[in-house]
Amino acid sequence: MAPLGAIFVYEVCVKKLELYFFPQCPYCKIVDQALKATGLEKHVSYFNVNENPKYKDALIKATGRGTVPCLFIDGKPMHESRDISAWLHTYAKDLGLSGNTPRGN
Ligand SMILES: N[C@@H](CCC(=O)N[C@@H](CS)C(=O)NCC(=O)O)C(=O)O
Repeated sequence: MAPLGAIFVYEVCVKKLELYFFPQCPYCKIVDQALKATGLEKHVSYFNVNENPKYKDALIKATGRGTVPCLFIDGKPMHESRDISAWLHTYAKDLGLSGNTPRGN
């Protein structure tokens, strides 16, 4: 059974994460690997820009560019797969979800 502190962190402190992506994008795969490695993948809402053009329009409207991957963290966009991957690993570590370190960092 998890200690109460761990339950608090898990239930209360998980930020709102929204990923704009498309599955064939090699940069999105880097982010996908980080999500799987950290266990954060189930805490993310996914927006496939190739599946629904409205998602791409929304991304361009919010950020001024249509490049994916883009991770919105509590509504604030982060581009660049390596930056997103590093952020996910750090965030997961802070939450106690993962002690993994991304390769190359
Ligand atoms: N340096 C970026 C490259 C991202 C990138 O080039 N993504 C491509 C898809 S693989 C894209 O969104 N192209 C569409 C566009 O530039 O509008 C990263 O590492 O995230």
